[in-house]
Amino acid sequence: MTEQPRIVHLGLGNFHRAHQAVYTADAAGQPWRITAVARSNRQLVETLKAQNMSYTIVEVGPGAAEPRRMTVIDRALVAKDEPAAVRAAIADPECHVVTLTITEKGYGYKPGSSDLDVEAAGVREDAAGLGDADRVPTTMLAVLAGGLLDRADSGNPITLVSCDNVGHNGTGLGRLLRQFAALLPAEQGDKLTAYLDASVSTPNTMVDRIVPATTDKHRDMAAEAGFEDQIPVPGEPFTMWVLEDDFAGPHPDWASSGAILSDQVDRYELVKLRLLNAANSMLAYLGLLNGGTFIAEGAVNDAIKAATWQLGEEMQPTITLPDGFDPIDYRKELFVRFSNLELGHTCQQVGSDGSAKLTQRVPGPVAWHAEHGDPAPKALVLLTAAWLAAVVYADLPEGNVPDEPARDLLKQLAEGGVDQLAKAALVDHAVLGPQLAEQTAFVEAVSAQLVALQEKGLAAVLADF
Ligand code: CS2
Repeated sequence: MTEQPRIVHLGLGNFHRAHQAVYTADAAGQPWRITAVARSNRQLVETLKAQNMSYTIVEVGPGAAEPRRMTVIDRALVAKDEPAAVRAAIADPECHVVTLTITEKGYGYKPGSSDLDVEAAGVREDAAGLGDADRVPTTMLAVLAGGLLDRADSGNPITLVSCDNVGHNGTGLGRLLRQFAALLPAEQGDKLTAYLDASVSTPNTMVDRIVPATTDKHRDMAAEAGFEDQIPVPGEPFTMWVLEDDFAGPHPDWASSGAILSDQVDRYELVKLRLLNAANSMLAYLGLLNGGTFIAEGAVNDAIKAATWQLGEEMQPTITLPDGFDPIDYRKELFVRFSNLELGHTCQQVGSDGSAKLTQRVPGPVAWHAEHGDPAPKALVLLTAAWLAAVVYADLPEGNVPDEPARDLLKQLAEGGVDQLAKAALVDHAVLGPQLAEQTAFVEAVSAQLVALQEKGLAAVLADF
């Protein structure tokens, strides 16, 4: 192995710094270093450099450890400013692993499918321009593909570890790269495909740690511990990482720092997406409609908690559980984690990108229930209606408005009337994917629930629930 084995991480944000960075820093054996790549956040990279590449993790809530100084990331790049340097970092023989946290929408999936959306903005242009290392790609997939194309010259193996809340995240990434390769000029496409086949692995993973955005409170907590830090990362004490043992070459001994190597990652993924993330979305949208700001407020509100528990009841039978896994314990512990008010996890943050997130969290369970005789499970209906209500109709304070890539389309569709929106969005425009578009009884129930939310309000809907 090279002298200074290295990971290139794509998607420098709080989650990476509180999750994979910690497992890497704590791994036994030869130390690994991280070159972290932000897509466009110049300020974060400059601040990190100004702080000698160090930052603090501030654990918050019951059982929190003391603030901890981290120095495992020793190089940071901005993809938008230094595209050639990012490619060179991926192609470098010292790099053996690329990890990714680029968010659900960052992969470029066609909504609700496991295929690349070749019509999405920038994809074809990125493919046509991939031969030019100085060109700034629009998509993160092209950032990665450019590095891999250059690396293919050496044939050095590499492991690509997707760490986003996407089902089959590794298998999907491999497929997207191959579909992107098919868009490249023939010689480049053949080279990339041959390299992917021969020397690249893409293990599936499940990642878990609640990591909110940084606020002044966290800066104060770091300062109290003696760390002047503009960019500390808050995180709950809980952390979990499950990976397939499928590495193309050298990798940190993440199992020695607590990661679980398992051949049941697909089961853990569904546990996470359906029990944790979906419940989190429910708390976010009901919380916003209830005038709340923090996830923890909903987690201790009886009516919201009951609806969220019911969602877990509907999710649980749709999952083949990992061996020895106790779902009730897990779900109870989730409420303890969600109730961590000090953590300051906001409904705005969890509620953002709902169209990309719910596509991972809702259609599969709805299809399962339809096959088992219940086309409109009430908590899944409420979750979907609450998302539409929160992003289209709710009059929220500015700081509480979730980002929503589909908002303009949804607002335009809403001009047809509240009773028409669900069908127009979910069936005609398949905003949550083609699988859900086929569930017409479900969509009718969502429509009725959305009308009820608008006419009677959340309190009345929850009272009837
Ligand atoms: C949340 C997740 O924003 C969201 O959609 O559900 O970020 C959640 O906090 C993490 O997945 C926890 O591991």
